[in-house]
Amino acid sequence: MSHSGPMPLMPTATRCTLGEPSQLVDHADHVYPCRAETAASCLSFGERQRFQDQGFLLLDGACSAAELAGLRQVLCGLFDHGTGYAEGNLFDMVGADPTGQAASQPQLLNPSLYAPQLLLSAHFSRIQAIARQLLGDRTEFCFDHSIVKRAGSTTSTPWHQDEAHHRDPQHEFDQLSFWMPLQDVAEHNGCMCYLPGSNHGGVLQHRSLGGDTSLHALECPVGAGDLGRVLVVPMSAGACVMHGGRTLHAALPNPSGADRLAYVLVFRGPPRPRVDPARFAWLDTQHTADAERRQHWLRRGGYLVMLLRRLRRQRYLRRLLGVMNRRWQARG
Ligand SMILES: O=C(O)CCC(=O)C(=O)O
Repeated sequence: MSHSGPMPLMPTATRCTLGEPSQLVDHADHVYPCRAETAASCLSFGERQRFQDQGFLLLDGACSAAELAGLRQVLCGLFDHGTGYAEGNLFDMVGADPTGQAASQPQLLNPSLYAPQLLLSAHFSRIQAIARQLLGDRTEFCFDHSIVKRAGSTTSTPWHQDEAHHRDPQHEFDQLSFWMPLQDVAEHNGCMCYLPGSNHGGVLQHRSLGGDTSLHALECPVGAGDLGRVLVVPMSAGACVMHGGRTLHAALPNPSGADRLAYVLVFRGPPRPRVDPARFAWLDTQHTADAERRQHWLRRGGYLVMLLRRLRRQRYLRRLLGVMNRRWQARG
């Protein structure tokens, strides 16, 4: 993505402020789902309206400084150890990266698989409450990911719609991504950009970045006329911007002297059958090294690891039900 001339800055009217973190999380028991009344008090009608109109919304004060420091420590540790590489969950988002050594933009899918405490945070509870408020009670946590834009990186994250990455031709979902930087971000260090209103159309034609099908990132051509409407979204650490699955977005390069780290939570509403089964041809032609690593990992015992992870999730569920039951009995 290249931009000519300055872009309009985010109008302050698009910001909203979350209140002080409430007692959503029972830290002793590491229980993360939120209470129903919390969901009801998340976003005002006007904020929801702005989100529907523009396809994104900035949430100030989404995460406390202390919690941010904890998240940073966990995520940096995972990246430093190359966690998830063999499994195909760690890769260079915008480069071929055959060895994983010199990734200019490492992306780690599902960091919470390796650090489940990420989903036990107050941040997770609050974001989940917002997702449920917008998409309904059957909304589920879908996955998380984290992206480092290395210091001095000259590459933008290309324009794309997240839904272009979906592989299910029969169903569609409403999806919400909550992108949170772990340091202040602005135009000089890789902040996000949005095309307001792009959420109202369908899934647009995408292709692999630069037409190179070995790359993970997808790009969607954005016309010069549209670029004039782009909003750049500078944010403080601890703020969070949410966008829908069809909202066109990109992120600027990071020519600054420090890495830029972001953590993203993704939620989905219940699946709906597609009226016309979709074909995302750009996914059929993709042949990435991380997908190959994943196949190799699955064949060499990965299926068993996945089964064990599923069982671990159920254990959390049982604990959660136990805690809810105890609370309910204490109230009665
Ligand atoms: O962090 C970035 O560079 C881009 C993030 C993004 O595109 C997303 O979270 O959907």
